[in-house]
Amino acid sequence: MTNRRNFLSGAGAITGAIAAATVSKVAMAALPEPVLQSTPDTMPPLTPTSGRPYNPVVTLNGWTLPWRMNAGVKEFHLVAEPVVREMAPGFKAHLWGYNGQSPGPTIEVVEGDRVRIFVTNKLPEHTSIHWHGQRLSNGMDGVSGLTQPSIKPGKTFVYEFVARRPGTFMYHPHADEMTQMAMGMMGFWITHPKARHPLIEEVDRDFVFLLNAYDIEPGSATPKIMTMLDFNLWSWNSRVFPGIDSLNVRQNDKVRIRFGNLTMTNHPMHLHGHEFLVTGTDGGPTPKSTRWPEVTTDVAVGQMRQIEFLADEEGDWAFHCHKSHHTMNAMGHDVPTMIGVDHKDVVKQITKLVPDYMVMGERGMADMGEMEMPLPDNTARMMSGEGPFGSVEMGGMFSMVKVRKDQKRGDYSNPGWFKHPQATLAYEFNGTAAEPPRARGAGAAAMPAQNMPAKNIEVQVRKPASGHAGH
Ligand SMILES: [Cu+2]
Repeated sequence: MTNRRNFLSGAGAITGAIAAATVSKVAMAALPEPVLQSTPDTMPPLTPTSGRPYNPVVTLNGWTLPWRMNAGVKEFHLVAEPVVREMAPGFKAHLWGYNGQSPGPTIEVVEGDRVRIFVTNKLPEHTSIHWHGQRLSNGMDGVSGLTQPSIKPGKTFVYEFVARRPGTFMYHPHADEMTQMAMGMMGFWITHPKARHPLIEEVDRDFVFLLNAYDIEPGSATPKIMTMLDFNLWSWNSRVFPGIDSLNVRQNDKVRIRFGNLTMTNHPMHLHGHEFLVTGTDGGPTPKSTRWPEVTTDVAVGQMRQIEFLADEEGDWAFHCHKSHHTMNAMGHDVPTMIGVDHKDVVKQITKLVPDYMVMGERGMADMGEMEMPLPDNTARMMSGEGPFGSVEMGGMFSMVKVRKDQKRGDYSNPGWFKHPQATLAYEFNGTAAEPPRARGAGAAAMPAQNMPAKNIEVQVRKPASGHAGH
């Protein structure tokens, strides 16, 4: 239960729990030191130093949780806690997450691994973790009230199971879900195949991230948890463009991107310049007969998708959600459409009363991207990302796949903007163009408008005769 008293006494409760744990020296010795992350940067892949080898993934603006081996069991320690997450440079949100960040760290294991996860609750209310998509004993499924008692503030629970099938998974609370997911509690889980798998390709680069959404009023820092539809921050791993790192690859790399959707709506994910195959879902690798080329794939709420492609075209290729409102950052929702409205006289009148008054959107919204409008403190610009040719006019769920010939194997650093070779760049036309022929005048007779009324018809509504009331 959330209440202020509980919140204020949270620190004390945790100290209490640790003190209680010292009673049992065995319990203390069994608890792995939690590893915390303080930056929202994309961390390099974590190459396994114990257990079976695999090709590690890279979490966009995130990291993989180190583990310790204990008698053949992989032990992880997740700490559920309030965090400050930088969602974009200059904009920090007060979220809940795991081990210092939201989303929590990615967990990577190998098919057949026995996994033990310690979950310590440093939140002001109870929690639990559900291991979305895993095969496990019912009592490890993490549904508070249904399969386990909730983890009270200050307490640590242990989950243990064998990662039975390889694939793309996630974790999130199954306790006061509406609040805890709206506050950013979630993380990614990869189970790598233990041997060559007929449906799982080896790739050169393997990226993962979660799609999430927040409603944070411009100028404030804490999400409004009651919001069901009108989110104003559409994020990948709790970052919004231009805060989302690019996915940097070497030309002709085989690339896999895995994403899961924990927002309240679907996201058609669109990649420029390449076709991809959907090679897996949270249900596992897809049969080859179900794979066809796509450039956009929709990921519904609670679903995960993995896409694969050969990055054979050099350049900075946009990769984004195709819902245009999801590639924008926070703004009011009450802005009327002003295209074509001439404000001149109205503005004169208003500025007499409000000197700073500003007109928005009479020529479209692109001005907003370029204008250095004063914003409330701690607010991400609506669509501000700068590109080499000006404002990209994007925010939210937008990034780039940067494909470069000279990117080194295993180098994930940002190569900067693409330098377009001669004669491969769209350019301004400076000549004079003849008026293109149109179906008018003499030509119109040959191509008459179809199905148009000969003259304007007035619509007449005929009301039924009276006396039929009550049907
Ligand atoms: Cu979207």
